[in-house]
Amino acid sequence: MTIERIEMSLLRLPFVHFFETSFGRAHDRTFIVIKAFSGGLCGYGECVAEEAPLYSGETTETAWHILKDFLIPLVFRQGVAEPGDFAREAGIFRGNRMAKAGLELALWDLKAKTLGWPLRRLYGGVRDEVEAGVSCGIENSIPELVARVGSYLEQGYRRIKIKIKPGWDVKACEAVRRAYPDIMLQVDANGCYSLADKETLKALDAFRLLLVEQPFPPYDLWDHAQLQKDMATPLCLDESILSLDTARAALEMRSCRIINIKVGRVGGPAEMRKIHDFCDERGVPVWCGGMLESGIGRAHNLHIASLSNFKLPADLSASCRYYKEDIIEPFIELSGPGKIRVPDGPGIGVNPVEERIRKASLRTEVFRGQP
Ligand code: OSB
Ligand code: MG
Repeated sequence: MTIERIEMSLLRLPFVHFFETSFGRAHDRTFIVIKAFSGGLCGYGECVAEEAPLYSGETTETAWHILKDFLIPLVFRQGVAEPGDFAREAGIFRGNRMAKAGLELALWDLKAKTLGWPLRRLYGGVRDEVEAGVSCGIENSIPELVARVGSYLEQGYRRIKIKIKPGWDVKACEAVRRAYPDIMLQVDANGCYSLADKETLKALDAFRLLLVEQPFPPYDLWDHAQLQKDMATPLCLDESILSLDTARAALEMRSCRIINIKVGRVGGPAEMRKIHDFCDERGVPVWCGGMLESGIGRAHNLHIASLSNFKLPADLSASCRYYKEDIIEPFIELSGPGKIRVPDGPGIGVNPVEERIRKASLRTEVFRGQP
């Protein structure tokens, strides 16, 4: 397998409903689609960096720069086409994990398509259906939040995550729990609290939450450990987990009991795999986080979430929860109550629709190796 050509497009898709977190409110999603061509086949990857450096220090523009000026030239210069080789070679560059993951994902899709296998088989996934979940943003009012949770439950979702921030935490949990006493419920702070908020966070123990995700900023592993000591609910880290090393440090320090794995945040499937296996050996469950991906990134996440230690429901919902017109066919849908089937065609197993990609594109660039 030699990579003949790589194409990158910057896309923007409007959300069906705004998505608000402790970072602010978003009405659309800007992201990069990466295509790698070889022998008449095309592998697709999605880079989950966002327009602004809020969740992560990377942005769509830094990722574009790193891909264009460092990672794509590396593929052509070294002739790397195997995703594992690419992951190793790309390791000479620091950080920029979302950029690396976008290209590595395209290579995994391409490799699976070359073999004619669903990506899940290449990863050694053990299930053909994953447990889905919805991440609910902050709404204008608590009744609107409760109504939105209700509509997702009606659609068949069984695990709900709500975004929290100071002033929208205990009240939001109380209202959702009162309306739906038995659902699987968890919360995500995206790092907006500090140890000074310990009493508020401890009050969340009353709501029988599956977990509390990332209460403190990414680098505060020590503070997370101080909070976990005094809280019954398991803490789960998202933004803090950037690699196997940070996962190991977090578990050694007892900063969390559960880990959210996002393939983009950790730099690609190779690193994802190391964290997954390490947690498995330690008896620590992981689950697959989401970044409001288009169907390309979400199909990738379905294959990833088929691995054995993805034990808790994923932040993986149907296409229509995010976008009116997803860029793939068929759309991702619930296959049963709270479940989504892992596509079983070759590679990611869904078909990106070129016409829709073009329509959503802000710009495209094509790269070829030097002949
Ligand atoms: O913290 O999990 C997060 C979306 C963008 C950035 C960060 C997060 C999220 C979500 C959405 O919670 C999860 C999804 O894709 O459904
Ligand atoms: Mg999160």
